[in-house]
Amino acid sequence: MILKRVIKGWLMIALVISILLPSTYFAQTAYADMQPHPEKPLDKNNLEKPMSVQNVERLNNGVKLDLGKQEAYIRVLSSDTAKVSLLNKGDKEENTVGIAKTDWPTSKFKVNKSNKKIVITTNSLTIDIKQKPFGIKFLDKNGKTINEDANQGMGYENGKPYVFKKTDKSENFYGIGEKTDGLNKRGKEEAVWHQDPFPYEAKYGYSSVPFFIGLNDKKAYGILFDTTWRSYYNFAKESDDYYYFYADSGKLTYYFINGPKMKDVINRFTDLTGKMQMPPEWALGFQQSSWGYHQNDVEQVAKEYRDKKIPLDGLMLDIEWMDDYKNFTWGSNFPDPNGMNKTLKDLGLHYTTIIDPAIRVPDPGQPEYAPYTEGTQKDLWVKNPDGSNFLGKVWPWGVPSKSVFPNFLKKDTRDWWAQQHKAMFDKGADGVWNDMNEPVNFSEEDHWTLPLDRIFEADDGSKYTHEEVHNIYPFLEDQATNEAFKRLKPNTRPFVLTRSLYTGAQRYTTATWTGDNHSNWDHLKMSISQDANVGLTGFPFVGNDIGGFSKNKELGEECTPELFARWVEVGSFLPLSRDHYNNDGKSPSTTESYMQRQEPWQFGKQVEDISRKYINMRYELMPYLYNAFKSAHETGNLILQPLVYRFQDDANTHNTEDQFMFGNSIMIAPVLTQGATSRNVYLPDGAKWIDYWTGAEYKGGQTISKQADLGTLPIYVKKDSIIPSRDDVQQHTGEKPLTNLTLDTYLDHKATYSYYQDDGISEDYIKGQYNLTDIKVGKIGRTTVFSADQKINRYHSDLKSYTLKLHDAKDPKLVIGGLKKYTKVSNLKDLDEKSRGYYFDSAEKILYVKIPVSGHTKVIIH
Ligand code: MIG
Repeated sequence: MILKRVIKGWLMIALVISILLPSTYFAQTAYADMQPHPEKPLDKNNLEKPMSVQNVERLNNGVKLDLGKQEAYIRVLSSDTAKVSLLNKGDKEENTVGIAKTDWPTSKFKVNKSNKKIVITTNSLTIDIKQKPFGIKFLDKNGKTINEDANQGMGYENGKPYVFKKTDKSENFYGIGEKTDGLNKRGKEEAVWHQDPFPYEAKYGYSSVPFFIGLNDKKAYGILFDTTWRSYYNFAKESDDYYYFYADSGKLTYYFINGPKMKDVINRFTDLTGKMQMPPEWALGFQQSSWGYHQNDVEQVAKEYRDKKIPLDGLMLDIEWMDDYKNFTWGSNFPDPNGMNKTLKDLGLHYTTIIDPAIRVPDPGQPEYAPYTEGTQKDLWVKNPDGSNFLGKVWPWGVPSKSVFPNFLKKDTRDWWAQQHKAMFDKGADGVWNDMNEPVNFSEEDHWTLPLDRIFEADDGSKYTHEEVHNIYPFLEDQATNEAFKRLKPNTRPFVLTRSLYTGAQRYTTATWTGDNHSNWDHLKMSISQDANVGLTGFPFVGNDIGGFSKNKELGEECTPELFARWVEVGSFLPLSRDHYNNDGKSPSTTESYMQRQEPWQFGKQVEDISRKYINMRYELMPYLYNAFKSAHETGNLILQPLVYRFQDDANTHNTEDQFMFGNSIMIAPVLTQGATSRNVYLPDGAKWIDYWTGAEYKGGQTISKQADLGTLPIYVKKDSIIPSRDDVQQHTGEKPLTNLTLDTYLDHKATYSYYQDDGISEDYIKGQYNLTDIKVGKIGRTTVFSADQKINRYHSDLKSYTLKLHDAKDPKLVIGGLKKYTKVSNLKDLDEKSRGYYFDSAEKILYVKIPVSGHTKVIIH
């Protein structure tokens, strides 16, 4: 009795303190210490003595080298991919969970041995192994060196695996995830260990991707340092002549991937670590959320989007949906989830619920919390070294309650976790948003994560420390979330949004965002290179909080109308397009100006119109965007592409980080500077470029100046492109069937497009239920020929016609298709009503030809 009263009293005090102190999560000064545990520097005076090869054993897919104290394995996984391991004698080679494919068909290779070297040759790669001192060199099929060990070589320094490589001034580096320090990593130091970063620009960010691309002499290769330990990269910061990487501990394993094109590197890298799944089409639509929405906010915002005719496909529920921050339970802020679901579904909207990995231990006096009771009974939590459950702390802020952390290393935990999602899926939730999965633990002493020595038991009973598991924790949670969809929503494509990740997570999750950016111009600028490098590490579905998530009041940060307008201009062209903002956990409709609201209509009519214009454009381009995702799914191809990715032969693109390709044909050159009404735009060499707004044509290889008042996003189309779009703006992706596909064609000689279509929601495409049509438009003399060839036709599509929209065209003398003469009509409306025909807009010099869809279509324009 007394105890109960004491506890109650204590809870009351805690409550009062938390109300009185305005010190919210974000105002905590302790954040200044939010850095990971100290780094372990590499002692350069303590590197291994040069080793030499004492014996070679040929393996079915490579060689095993006896180096005396150690041994090395060099395996040829494909003609362009090799695995290198350096181990203590008798140790086994390893893969981290990031590796999706371990079973490679044995590829053809030769081994030649001379006194000095051992040479492995495949169709496209030569691996030249120097015997004394031991060192590896990769050469292309013309005998040109791609990458070579430096004199320091590789080895272990006090248990830390390291590799030194030669470089020269002309080599650039890309990748390593969403770091905030720009596109090119040359001359920089990087590290891989994720955390909730403070400040946002900290060296350590939310994701862990130990993969980078080297680009030298316009030829690219990739290296995956396959370790889950914290790792470090010195990209020729220390010296112009070498670069190196090392990890705190673990075995030395890296994969070398030959290009020479960046897109080949990515394709092979995602063969190794997995391709992303096709996301549901709705997830490509615009999405809105705020840390603070309650049910009434969600419903009201949803309706407002419809009233204002700004397209929207998704809303996301932040932690307020839960009952007192308890995962998998609905709380009083969402009194009627079924009703909300109906309201949203009636408006054609999908919704996603947030999950934090920590499971709250009920406070004394609180009722039983089934996930905690069950998980405890099943023994699913991370342990203290003494075998008891580790107790950490997450929500609520400022109250001393405790949480346990699921041990996702165990399959039982992942299966159990998957099953818990029933609580959300039963109420109609369509997606899952995995936040705080670094994992965050509100403990300054433990550097805001779990203490490094906490224990994760694996399925086979072996034990791992948190230090070793940390970087794959989110990966394992994402794997469990993916499993939730498989079990509870069979044949529905998962939509998982994850904050933290390890390489390979693209195969379980479908999207990531770059965390708590701020409402300032620097973060807008930075977002482009962040996204580019996320894409270059195998994760094409990426975006940033449009408008910026946080506002540092002391710095006077604010999402101004101008900043929001410029941000939504770019944001509409990100693979993931979401407006998300911090309202510090409070319902924005009930808070007086604690933080500012950030829906597109909060900034006045001009900004609302700009938002609508660009979000509309995203929806018009949905067939193009969807096809870009299809190519990402098949080949790892980036959706948001840094210019260097597509134009690596043009050295001027190697450091361009304020422009990007949206898919393969459209270049975005956003205005990223406050007050600017124009900007310089670099047009890459090797292509002609059309100003999307004016139709003006430019040669590539030059910088031009573009006028761009607020509301104008400079967009350029690569000539010889076909861009599929729809002419009816939908309010959400599932509003109307696509019956006519517009094919915007910018022709020089010949343009081709392989158009893909499926149901956009199920996994039937994996069984082959999709359509694929090869479209070609080419010029032969003064004649233009259009053809569309249905290669695969196993999905029932509503598509009835194409509208070929030929830019910079002449009024034709004759248009014939299928032996029929096409009639000329005098306006677009008349063309709409016809099944075939053409219209020439002489003012715009655009020829519209309406062509019925059939198995094989050919139209000749004279
Ligand atoms: O920072 O759940 O990055 O998107 O709104 C607090 C509240 C925890 C961090 C996420 C942010 C989300 C917020 N979360």
